[in-house]
Amino acid sequence: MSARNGVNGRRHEVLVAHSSDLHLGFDVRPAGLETLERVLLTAARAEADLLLLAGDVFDHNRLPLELLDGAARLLGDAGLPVVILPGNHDCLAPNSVYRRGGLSEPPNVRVLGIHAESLEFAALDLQVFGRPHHDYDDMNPLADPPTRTARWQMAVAHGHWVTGPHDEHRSWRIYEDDLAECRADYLALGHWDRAVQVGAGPVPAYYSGSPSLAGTLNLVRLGDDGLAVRRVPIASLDADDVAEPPASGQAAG
Ligand SMILES: [Mn+2]
Repeated sequence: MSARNGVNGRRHEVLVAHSSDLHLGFDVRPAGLETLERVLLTAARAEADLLLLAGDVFDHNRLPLELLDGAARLLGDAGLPVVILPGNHDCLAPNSVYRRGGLSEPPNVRVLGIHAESLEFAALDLQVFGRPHHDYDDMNPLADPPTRTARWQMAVAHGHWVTGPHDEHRSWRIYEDDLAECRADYLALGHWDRAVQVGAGPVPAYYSGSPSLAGTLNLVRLGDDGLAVRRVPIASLDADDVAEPPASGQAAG
């Protein structure tokens, strides 16, 4: 970690793990939190400074308290700051998963719209902002971006990237013009299941995809030399997975 700080205390880089669309509770198996555990493990192993979850972390707002409290415990024990954007499935309606149970309580967990819509992490010189889904109605997920207050600025939005007139019937549309106005160093998108970069403008915009379908999360490095984004496979919970796999092939002789 010390390599990320210069002699004058100025940070050289910040490393953010970006995932979305876990849809916890979509299946009703007892182990309904496995995807969250795997995402948290992946971020920790990558030594990410912060984890950003870009909406639809939970499949719906009627989930039992037991599952929400289990998720709150996992998030609270994550060992790094976690920023959550409520999406269309887990919006901030009065019965929201983020208003029941203890999801918003761990000190390392920040829910956009519960705590604030723009958060500053001074130790990282990083600002994260995003407009949560407050209900099930349509809205512009990138409206009114805030002024930059830190060296690095990440926007997070949950919606549909418009690729042409055939998308006009969809809700929560995000247009190239919205992207140009937000001026962030990276836009973390959620709502699509697949991991893909979108847009052609000056702001790099990426969907992380759903971890269970894409099989990866995005690891975003912002540093003195600019931005680097790579996809990292979601860790397995198998104990065996912790060790390096034995070398195969290439046997000596
Ligand atoms: Mn969605």
